[in-house]
Amino acid sequence: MFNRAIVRIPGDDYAQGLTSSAHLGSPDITLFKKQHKAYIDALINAGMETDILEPLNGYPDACFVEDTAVIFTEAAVLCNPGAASRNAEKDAMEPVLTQYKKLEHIEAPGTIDGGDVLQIGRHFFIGISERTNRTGAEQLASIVKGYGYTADLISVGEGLHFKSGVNQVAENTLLVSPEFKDIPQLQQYRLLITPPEESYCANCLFLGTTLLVPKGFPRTLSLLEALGNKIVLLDMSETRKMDGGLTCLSLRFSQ
Ligand code: CIR
Repeated sequence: MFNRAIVRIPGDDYAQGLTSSAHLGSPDITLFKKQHKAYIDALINAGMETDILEPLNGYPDACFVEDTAVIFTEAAVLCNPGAASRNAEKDAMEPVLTQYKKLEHIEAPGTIDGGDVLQIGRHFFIGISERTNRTGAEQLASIVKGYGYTADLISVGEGLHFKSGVNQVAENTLLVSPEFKDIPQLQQYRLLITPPEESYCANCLFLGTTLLVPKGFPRTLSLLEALGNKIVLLDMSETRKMDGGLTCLSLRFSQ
């Protein structure tokens, strides 16, 4: 599956980033840096060669590197992130990605956040959301089809990104929050559904033999334990306060 990851250390301005979760309180940057370090350790322990980038001054959301690119075997697609305050994060990622992959680009007026894109085998699900517009989604679908992949465009509805609610957790198995469970294109997979009060836990990160899972969601955890993968629990409290999750904090690919 994946053997490389890219992460970015959070900056001291992290609390100035975008969030719709102000009701959870302002993030504690010292605690977040500790939790972020535990996340990097989990990637490394799972066998991922990990590039650790420095904080990006003036871009408080830049640690959510997933939104800047979509990477697959043959190429990396540099996204055109949909939030104006984050758009230039892609420019800082470009030189990093060129070390590893041929680059493709999403062009304005198309916008894409990588958090809306889920690859499963030779197929891509591309969410249309408040960050990813139809033009951007169609550009990405056309790019991946050029490499022999298939793609479906799916409306995300409420919630930030497609992967806020749908993620792979094992071969042929997806973990979904209840709002996503009836999407027709997902019915070909085995679906595990989080209880409504644990929908945040739908954002798990599957690394082949290891599954990273947010701490504090016991009912979803029992569903996942039954799959038999090694589970690593991580405290995501300070990531969640800024609408992020496990997938958002890294780009993963094989090299
Ligand atoms: C944002 O609103 O853009 C950030 N505060 C959170 C981004 C989370 N990224 C992701 O789900 N891929």
